[in-house]
Amino acid sequence: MNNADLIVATLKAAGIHRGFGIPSGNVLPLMEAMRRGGVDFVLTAHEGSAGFAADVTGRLTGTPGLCIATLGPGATNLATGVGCAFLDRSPMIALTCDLNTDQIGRRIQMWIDHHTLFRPITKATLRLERGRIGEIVSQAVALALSEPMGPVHLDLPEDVALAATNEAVPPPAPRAKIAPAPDGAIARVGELMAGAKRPIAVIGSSAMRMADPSLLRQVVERHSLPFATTTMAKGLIDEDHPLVLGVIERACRQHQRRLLRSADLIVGLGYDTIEVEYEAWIGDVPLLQVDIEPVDIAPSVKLVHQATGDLNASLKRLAALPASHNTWTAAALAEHRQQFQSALRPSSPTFTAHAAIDAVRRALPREGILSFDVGAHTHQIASQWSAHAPKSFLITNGWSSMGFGLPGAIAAKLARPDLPVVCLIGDGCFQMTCGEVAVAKRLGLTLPIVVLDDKWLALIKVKQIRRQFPLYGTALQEEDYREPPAHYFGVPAVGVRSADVLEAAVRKALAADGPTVIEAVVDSEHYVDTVYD
Ligand SMILES: Cc1ncc(C[n+]2csc(CCOP(=O)(O)OP(=O)(O)O)c2C)c(N)n1
Ligand SMILES: [Mg+2]
Repeated sequence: MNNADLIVATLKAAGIHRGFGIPSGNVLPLMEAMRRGGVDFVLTAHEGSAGFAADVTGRLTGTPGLCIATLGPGATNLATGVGCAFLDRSPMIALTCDLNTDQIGRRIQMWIDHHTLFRPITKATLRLERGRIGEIVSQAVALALSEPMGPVHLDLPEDVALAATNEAVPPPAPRAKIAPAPDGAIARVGELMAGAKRPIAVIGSSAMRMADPSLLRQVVERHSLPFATTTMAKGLIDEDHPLVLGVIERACRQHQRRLLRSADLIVGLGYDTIEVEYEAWIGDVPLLQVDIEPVDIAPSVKLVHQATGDLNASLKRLAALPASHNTWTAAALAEHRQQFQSALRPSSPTFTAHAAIDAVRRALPREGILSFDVGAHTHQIASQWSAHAPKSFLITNGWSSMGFGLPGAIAAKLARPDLPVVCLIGDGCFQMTCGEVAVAKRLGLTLPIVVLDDKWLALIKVKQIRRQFPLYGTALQEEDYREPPAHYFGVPAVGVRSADVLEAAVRKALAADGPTVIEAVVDSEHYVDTVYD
């Protein structure tokens, strides 16, 4: 056994069965150990995609996602995906394969200091050392899985990878546990909720990592709490629930802000301000925060109390408190939902982006997974999509990097082959990551890849309009979209120009043996009204 074999065996013992990346000569010893050791190496088109795919693997499996790159440019490409796991709090092991130990630090082709590169975007960056390999890898896994979860970077010099070892595969290292919030702090949460007449809960992305997300539903039902969510927290409670208010701070956000500001208490449940800071929307409404970390707020925010500690432990106790009641009526909540949803869909004789998104929702079964990308379409999707299950609505909102959607969908389909998965991305994001279409093809994944062809970096165009800048540098192309080619890299492509045809194309693609690119030529003019209203 060499150290590369030991690394692979230690990762495998931690439940890691797959790694995404791009090799070089320095990576080959590790890849050979993966082949021998039964951890799949998935070749991606770009290391950034490998990072996004590992992030999503970590979210869906609860074990760290693994991504691998060579030194220098491989590492810098990988960094974009590693940053995603850092700000979206996903467990990840990011492995760079380096020069031989005696070359590190010298002026040699491709070499830079990986630890300096990864320090600001990881929980730790460690050099793998002979004799301590098992210990370092198992500690890295435990650290990645300790809350708040995140990426740990490991650097592997090639001579270390190849050196023989007689170290044993260590047992998994224990994760650090977050202490429960004190009972008194939880009791005070209960009193404040019971005393409020118009409380609203806002569920955030820390709650995505709860061992038992059904506790969220138990708490809101117990205390009759209408609840909104951040973008990433959608689906933690089925959005068919009668207490649902929808997402905050996305398309038609003023509708949501008006309601939120009419509350007399905002109850943040696992609300991580990495997605959106409270001061952006809360106004004068008092804040009650229940999370794993102390809240980060501007001085303007009226924090009345916070209970900081393990979220499962906090919510379990809140769900067991005597029921509290308030003055919200089911009719008022239903009316708000109806007004919000209709404002998101301005009528138009053309094939709008919002109609395309609804068509995809109709075609994807309730339990299906959506992976989407960053742009104006994110705002529109977040507000109008109904998510019915935890981990079914995949997006980056802490890191908010374009390029997440397609590798995220690939990783989701690999992690959950039993579920239908759809990728829905903007044309700018497609141009950034279209090489990954070939990866989906090579893996034989049934994956509709729906591209919203609106000819613009529409989110930035809307911002130009809002700020009264002339439109400049945001058009992806001037002329109308033509029919797509018959295939990209052997993947069939179809162009669609109406909602019905799109819906049928997605249904057909969900029954196909491999991926399908579906280019929906849409009119996204309504984003000027719906996105950043
Ligand atoms: C890596 C990266 N670069 C730039 C941005 C800024 N940005 C956010 S959305 C966006 C436009 C995306 O265009 P497209 O995929 O066509 O989506 P649309 O806005 O048209 O829906 C840009 C450039 C970003 N979030 N991430
Ligand atoms: Mg676009």
